[in-house]
Amino acid sequence: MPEVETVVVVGLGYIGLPTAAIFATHGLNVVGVDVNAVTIEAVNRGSVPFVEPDLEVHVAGAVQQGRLRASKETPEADAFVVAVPTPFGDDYQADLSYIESAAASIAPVLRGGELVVLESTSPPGATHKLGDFLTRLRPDLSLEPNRANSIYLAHCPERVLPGRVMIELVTNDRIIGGLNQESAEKAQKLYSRFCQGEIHLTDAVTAEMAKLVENSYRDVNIAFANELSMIADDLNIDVWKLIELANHHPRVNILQPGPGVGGHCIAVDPWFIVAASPDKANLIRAARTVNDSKPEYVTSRVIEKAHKFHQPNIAVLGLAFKADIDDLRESPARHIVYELAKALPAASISAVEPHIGKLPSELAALPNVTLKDLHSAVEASDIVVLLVDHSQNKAFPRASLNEKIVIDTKGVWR
Ligand code: SAJ
Repeated sequence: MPEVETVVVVGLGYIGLPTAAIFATHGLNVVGVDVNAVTIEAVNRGSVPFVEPDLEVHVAGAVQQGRLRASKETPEADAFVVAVPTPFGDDYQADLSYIESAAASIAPVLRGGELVVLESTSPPGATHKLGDFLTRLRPDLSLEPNRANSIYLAHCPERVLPGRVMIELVTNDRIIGGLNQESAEKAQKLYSRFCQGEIHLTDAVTAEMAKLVENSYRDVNIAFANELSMIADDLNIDVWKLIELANHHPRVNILQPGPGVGGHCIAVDPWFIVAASPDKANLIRAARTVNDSKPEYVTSRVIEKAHKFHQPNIAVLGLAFKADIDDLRESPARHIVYELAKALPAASISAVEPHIGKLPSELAALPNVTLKDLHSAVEASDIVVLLVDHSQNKAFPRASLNEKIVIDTKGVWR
């Protein structure tokens, strides 16, 4: 296959759009494909429909240079990168329907010789399934390498941290798993256009598992911290001090407790391992259960305090799933506010989230929840619940909370 010059990125979300932009600013001609007309219109204007530091500069520059455009239609290209969601259903089995739709949009424009990369975090076997989807739609193509009608398939899981995406895209190591060695090498060549980290080649299933294992490792470690936080409450000791002290041991590195684990990665990916091996994945399942129980635990603690008041005013600081971003997906804070409002109909709940302009619909529908700025929410409150360690919350002077009941789930005001 000659050098890749044109790339189609299917899915212009939190991963697809940064990836499209970085390919474009490294000299490739990129078309981003999405089903969402608002996203397409925003990208073609050079703007970004969500908050991610430095992304807009890259998108605007690439669009201005004529290297990046967005479209509903999938054009021909030398390489296709699939970055669509892989949610799970009620039974925690991964839903591959978005990958199947991506395959349906790519299949008609394949000519033979193209590289197709799956970036979406996927359960083991998904890259092979993508190959099956494509060859079922195009039986004239082959997944065997080095033929006139070959297509090359690889998994290259994204590993970037929201909030640091544009830096980590370039600096992180990458893992690439090919359906065969030729596919892995072609993907390596493509990603080395911008990736300054090492690129490690393996088979597709190992690459799929590596990504899931990274996030499960973090989930298990956070579950340990969250379990400790509840034990520390029983013992009436400071969990952050406890962890800080234990972490002085050279081989101990416990993460931080919080209101639960959110986002579309760590709260989701471990289930793909559990679903793949339900009899063996006991620790991984237990960690998910501990982390998923933490929002209920925080909610019940707030309710306990609120019962001291007839009509409590509660300021809840943060709705995002973590600090300094606007992403509310799988956010424990959002869940806690919802449960509090339902359990305490006489309470006024002021949600403070500086990164959004309006409440998500399920909260907006509740009569006792309003979106407020930090100072007015805290001033009117009896109880202050810190759920997200946004910079503005960390900077808020603890001394001005002395008259209030404070529940600080992130330990920022200790
Ligand atoms: N959290 C804690 N305590 C901690 C660290 C995190 O409670 O000590 C919580 C956060 O508040 C948040 C959740 O965990 O609710 C997840 O946040 P995160 O910063 O750990 O991770 P994500 O979901 O933003 O990004 C993760 C990263 N994976 C790892 O660090 C192993 C990122 O590199 C991946 O690319 C990303 O998942 C992904 O897309 O899979």
